[in-house]
Amino acid sequence: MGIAAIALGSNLGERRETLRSAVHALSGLGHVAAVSSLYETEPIGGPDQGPYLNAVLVLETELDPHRLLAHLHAIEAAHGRERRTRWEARTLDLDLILYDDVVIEGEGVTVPHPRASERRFVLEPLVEVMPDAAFPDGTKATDALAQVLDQGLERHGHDNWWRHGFASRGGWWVVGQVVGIGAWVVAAILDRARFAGPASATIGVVLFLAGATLAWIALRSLGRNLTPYPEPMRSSGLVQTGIYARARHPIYGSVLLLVAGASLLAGSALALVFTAGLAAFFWRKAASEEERLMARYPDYPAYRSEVRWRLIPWVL
Ligand code: A4P
Ligand code: MG
Repeated sequence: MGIAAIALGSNLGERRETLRSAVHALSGLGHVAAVSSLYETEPIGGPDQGPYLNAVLVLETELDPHRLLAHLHAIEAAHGRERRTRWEARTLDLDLILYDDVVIEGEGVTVPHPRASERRFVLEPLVEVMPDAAFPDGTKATDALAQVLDQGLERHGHDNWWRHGFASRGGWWVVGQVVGIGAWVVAAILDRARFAGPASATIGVVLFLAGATLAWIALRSLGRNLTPYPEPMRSSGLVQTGIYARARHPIYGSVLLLVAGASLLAGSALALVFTAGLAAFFWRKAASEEERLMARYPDYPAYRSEVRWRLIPWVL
C-alpha cells in the first residue's frame, strides 16, 4: 500500500465540476485519505490562459506509481483533456507529486514531480493536507512554500467541495430506467388495440427465452459487480470474460429482449413502441457508463474496440 499526493488542476470549462468528478474517479483507485480546499491560482508558464482551480488529494492505493499514472491519464482523457502544447490551458491535469518517499526518474514517469517544489499552486494545498510533507532530498514542503509566496493564489473556503451525491453517481439514469420500464408495463397492460397470431407469439417466445438466457449468463459473469448506477462499484474489476467478451452491456440487452418478447406475447403495438424507446434509453445509458468505465479502467478503450457489440451479441 502506497500513499500518493496527487495535484489536480483545471482552467477550462466547468472547472469546479470537473475537479469534483475527478475526485470521484480517483476514489475508485484506492482510499481517499484527504482532499484540500480549492485554490484559485494565477497561471504559471505556458501561453496566455485563464486562472486555474487547483487542489491536492491524498490517496492510499495498491497501485504502483507507473500504474497509478496510467490511471491518471485515463481520468484526464475521460474529462476531455487534449494535449497539444506544453503547459497550455486544460480541462484537467492530474500530476503525481509524491509517492511515499519513492524516487523515480524513468521513461515517462518522474516522481516526485520535478516542478512541484517551485509551485505555490501545488505546495499550498499539499501543506494543507500533509503538513509534514517533505521531498526525498529532505526539503520540507513548508520551507519550499515560503520561497514562492509571490505567486498569486487565493484559497476558497473548505466547503466539502468534492462531495458527490446521487446525480454524480448517475442516479438520474436509474430514475429514468425505473420510469421507462414502469411506462412499458402500463402500456402493455392498458393497450386496448391487441393483435394476435401464431407468428408473433412464436417470435415473442423466442425473444423472451433469449432474453432470459442472456440475463442468466450475464448475471453469472458479472456476479457481485452488478449495480443499477452507471458508476462502477468501488471494489469491482473490469469483467471482460464470458458473455462480456461478446457484448459490453449484455444485461441491458437482455432486458430489451425480455420486453420485446413480452410485448409480442401481449400483442401490444404500444408496448413495442415503448420497447423502442427503452432501446434508445439503454443505448445512451451504456454510453454514459462507458465514460465512467474509461475513467476507472485504463484498459477500457482497448476492450471497447475489441468487443464491438454494445448491448446484444451479434445484433446491437
Ligand atoms: N509525467 C512524468 N511524471 C509525471 C508525474 N509524476 N505526474 C509525464 C504527471 N505526469 C508525469 O505531462 C507531461 C508528461 O509528463 C506526460 O507524458 C506524463 O506522463 P502532461 O500532463 O502531459 O503535460 P503538462 O501537464 O502540460 O506538463 P507538466 O510538465 O506536468 O506540466 P506542469 O508542470 O504540471 O504544469 N498554473 C497554475 N496556476 N496551475 C496549474 O495547475 N499547471 C501547469 C502544468 C502549468 N501552469 C499552471 C498549472
Ligand atoms: Mg500534467
